[in-house]
Amino acid sequence: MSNPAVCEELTAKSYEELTANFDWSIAERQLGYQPGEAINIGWMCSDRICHLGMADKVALYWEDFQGNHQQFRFDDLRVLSNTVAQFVCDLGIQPGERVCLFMDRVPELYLGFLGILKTGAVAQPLFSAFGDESLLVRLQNANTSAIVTQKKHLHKVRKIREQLPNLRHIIVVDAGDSALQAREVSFDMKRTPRVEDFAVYPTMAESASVLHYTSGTTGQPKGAQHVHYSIISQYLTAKWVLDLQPDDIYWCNADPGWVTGTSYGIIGPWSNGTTQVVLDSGFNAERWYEFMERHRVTVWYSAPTAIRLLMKEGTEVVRRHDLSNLRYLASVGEPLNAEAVIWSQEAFGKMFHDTFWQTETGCIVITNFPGMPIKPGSMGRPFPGITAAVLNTKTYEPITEPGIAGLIALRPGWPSQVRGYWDNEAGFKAKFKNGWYLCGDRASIDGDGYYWFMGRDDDVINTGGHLVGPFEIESALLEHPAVYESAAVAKPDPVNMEVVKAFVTLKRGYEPSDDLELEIMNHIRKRLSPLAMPQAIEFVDSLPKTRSGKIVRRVLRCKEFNEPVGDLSTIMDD
Ligand code: 6R9
Repeated sequence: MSNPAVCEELTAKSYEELTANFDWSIAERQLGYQPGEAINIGWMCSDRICHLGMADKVALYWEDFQGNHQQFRFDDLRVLSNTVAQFVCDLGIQPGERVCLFMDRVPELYLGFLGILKTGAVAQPLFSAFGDESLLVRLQNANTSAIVTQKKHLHKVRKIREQLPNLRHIIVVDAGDSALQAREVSFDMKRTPRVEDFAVYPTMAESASVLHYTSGTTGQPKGAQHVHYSIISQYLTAKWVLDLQPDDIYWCNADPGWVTGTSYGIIGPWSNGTTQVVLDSGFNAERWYEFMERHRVTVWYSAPTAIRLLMKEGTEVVRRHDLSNLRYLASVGEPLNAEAVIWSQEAFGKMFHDTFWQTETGCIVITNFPGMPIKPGSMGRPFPGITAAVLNTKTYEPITEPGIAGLIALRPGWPSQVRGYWDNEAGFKAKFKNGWYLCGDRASIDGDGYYWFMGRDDDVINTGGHLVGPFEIESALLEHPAVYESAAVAKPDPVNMEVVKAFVTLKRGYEPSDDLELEIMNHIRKRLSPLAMPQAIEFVDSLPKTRSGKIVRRVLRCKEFNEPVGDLSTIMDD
């Protein structure tokens, strides 16, 4: 099994050296961008790669659940995104207008994304699993002009279109002979004449590019507005953190409906000229391993929720496949429990590298690098060019003492930082304090500068005046062989104000019982401080999760407190 390849810039320098001398102009130079010039993500990810002599290199191997497959070279990306761009322009869509992508992970989603950006319009990707109400809220908020969708999702758009007078065009990518209605238009990528040359709109660094609605673990969904300059961060973090090398076959599990699927499922890999694979299907361990084996996947970017599912299936199924090409693993989206890192070492002979970031940061900000020693359970250290700290919750001053938890904060100004929330200035302003951007999460920093995640701000439990993060409790629970997933939340308590309650789902072969509850209690009693000890364990069939796979503790906590839960639109209802 091979090790991380580690690009030159990283091997040559220590972390300290790299950080001290870092400047984002490294990425500008590598991308051939001069400040003040036009910069367009759609062009950068396709035309530019062709100009570098990689026109015939495979950009995308695509496959779906039924075994349909397609292959696209970088030149196909260039020409087909031109074709989409021309079609969108011919409809009269102007630069700056929002065009929503509402599709499963079909090739049109990826090519449509680049094509929309080439016109100067703003790409607004939304999860195709959203129901009509969730869709309506986001299309209304963004005042969206057009939506690109599939026949199978058309009924949801039809249901709400009367409430969306400004939605001028509903573009259907697989209409075939079906009868279309008012405002609907068919775009068949295979039949539309290919557009060799398209005059890419000269967007500038600060021109709006992507509008991403946050995955909604708290409050109302917010539209995070990104700009074309974000590619500077996405390109370099993909190269350095995901260790992308010229011969890699890269797989990112994420759906472009959330930010990982665009920053590292489109922009990061393709701006690096990396070949990637996409599997348009849900989770299935056997299928996933078979897919990785067949495509000889080398770099894999996944998420704790998927890793936990794989852990549940065991290592037996891993052994049935030849995954010897796999050389680098990374994870994002939720805290990566030490248990999962240790399991991955056992299962794949490699540890997952945890990476921390958000829709608002646009790129990985705190992370484990190739070549950097991993401390299982830690998120690693700030990416060079990112000034991070944990702040005191009252003074908003950085905490300098190691091991004390505070608010994760970043100094504004990196290229892919969100530029605002769409139509919500107050919400955006509230994210800044004392010159820092607040992530809404808590962590502590150890003596080596490694960050240890504690929990989201709203998930922290205040018991007897002490703050306890759900992460350490859940990590301890996960070490018990019966526990598949868990969520630790606050429960009201007359004496301690709050106490910890844990919701637990069990692995196959285990049944809820009083004995098991006692056994799990005993297990965590040994592992945790008395404060962090859950006072109650409730066995449940499933935990509430966002569509991007995050456990939404808020829902469980609100039930305990008998409070309204607020916006639930991104929560999976199955
Ligand atoms: C990329 C993405 C952001 C929130 C973030 C935090 C949680 C993400 C994490 C992590 C612990 C990690 N999060 N990565 N928590 N360790 N490595 O997920 O964006 O959907 O906006 O979510 O996800 O709570 O604030 P987004």
